[in-house]
Amino acid sequence: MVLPLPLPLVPLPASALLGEGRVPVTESMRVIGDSPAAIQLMDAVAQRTGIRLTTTDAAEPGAITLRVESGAAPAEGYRLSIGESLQIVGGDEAGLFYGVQTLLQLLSEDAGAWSLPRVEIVDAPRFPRRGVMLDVTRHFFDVAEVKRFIDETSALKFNHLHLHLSDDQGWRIHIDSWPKLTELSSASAADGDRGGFYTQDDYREIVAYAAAHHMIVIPEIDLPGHTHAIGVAYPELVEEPVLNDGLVSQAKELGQPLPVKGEPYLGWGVGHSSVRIHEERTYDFVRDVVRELAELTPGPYIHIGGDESLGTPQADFDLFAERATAIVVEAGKIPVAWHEMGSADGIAEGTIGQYWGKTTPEGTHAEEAEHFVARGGALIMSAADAAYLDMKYTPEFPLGLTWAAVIDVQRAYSWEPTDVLDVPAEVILGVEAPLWSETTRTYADVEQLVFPRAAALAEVAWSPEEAPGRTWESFRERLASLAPGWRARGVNFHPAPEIPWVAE
Ligand code: TNX
Repeated sequence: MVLPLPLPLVPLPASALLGEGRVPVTESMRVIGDSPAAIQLMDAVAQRTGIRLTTTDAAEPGAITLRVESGAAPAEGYRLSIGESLQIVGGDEAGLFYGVQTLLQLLSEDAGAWSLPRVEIVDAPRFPRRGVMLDVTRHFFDVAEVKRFIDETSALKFNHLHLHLSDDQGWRIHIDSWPKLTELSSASAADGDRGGFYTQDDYREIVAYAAAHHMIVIPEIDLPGHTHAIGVAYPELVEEPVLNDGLVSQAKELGQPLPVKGEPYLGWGVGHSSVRIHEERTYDFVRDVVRELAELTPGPYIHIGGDESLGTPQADFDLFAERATAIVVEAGKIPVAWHEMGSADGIAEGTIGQYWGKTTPEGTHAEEAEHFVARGGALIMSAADAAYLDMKYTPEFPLGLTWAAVIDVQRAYSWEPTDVLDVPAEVILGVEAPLWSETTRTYADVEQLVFPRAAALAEVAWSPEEAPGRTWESFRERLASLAPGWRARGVNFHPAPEIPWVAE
């Protein structure tokens, strides 16, 4: 395979200078140092090429040096040099890890011989927040599947993993102080499929694996709506379902059941459930769940939900938003909430809002999002008509929904997160791409929807707007070159016809 030009890199680095010729990669190449990044590099090279590199302590010509040098690059940045000698210098451990991911994308094979192009790269991310979300409630994905998701998204330099751990269809994490949640509310999933949950050890294992891939886990307990499953275990905490017209007609159209309090809910409807806002017991529950999650979560954030609480009266919703975000702050964490919670005047200061309206905001969405900023918080951009990984690629695509948009790869690529809301650019922390799992019954289905669009969103989040090659034409060429790696690792990506995919 001849190396396609431009360089086969996604996301695009801030700057790259291509030299002449290539450096062969063979068993005799040594890796200097035994940092976690060096071990990850050697394992990944072995997996990809069958070549087992070995380490050495002494500097020798042609060896790969990996090291962290504070000041060598901004946070998460790195310098990569491939020439007479090979060097990856991270400004920090994360930067070193990203330098390794870049080197792995550069590796290619021609007639059985593996090599790297001679190149000098200086790189650092545009946004500090580059997130993906996995909805493990509508359908459940086990620890091994979540690890695969981490492998493939961290390789694209995503650094936050938001886990949507509770919704109407099931509760997915064990809480010691409310044991009936996993005893009674976890076996169900959408469409009557098999549910499941993470033990606290499972969750710790995910957090540790994510950390080794420089990803921070953000756990979400969705409140006060999306709480039907809580009522299967603890009926005293929730209201009767509110059957609005939209829900009833959608259920009829899809042939799905309506929610019945105390019974598992298997449909896809939203907005029918609410916890009891004026019961103190509700806040005991929230406090206990948040405390246990805070203890399990080294990252600074807890997501408290807040979306689509259509059955909760506005004043009650606002009261709940204020109390729930205050509980997260008391537990020592920074609250994150879907943008609707910005309707509450007294939402906890510093709460981060997650905007999921459209790239052209509708209704009160912009105003709600902007209120987080007025309260000293910041924003994550998940514009549903660009960043939602659960929208269909084309109207005929078998998986996914269409309510926000049909999102082909070009559409996922071609939006500017700082252009959506009327706020100072510095309050935009970055981007998160959510995968809701109503239509993904298996992890293979998840991969179809996530890849390749996650790569487009990775570039939106990582690559400077002004970097040469930050264009759709260049991106589609570079994206095409990820295919051999995805195929080798068994990633079930969608071969979207917009992309000139590189053959085997
Ligand atoms: C809206 S976006 C939801 C989810 C659904 C999703 C499906 C948001 C914060 N809530 O409950 O799964 O649409 O696209």
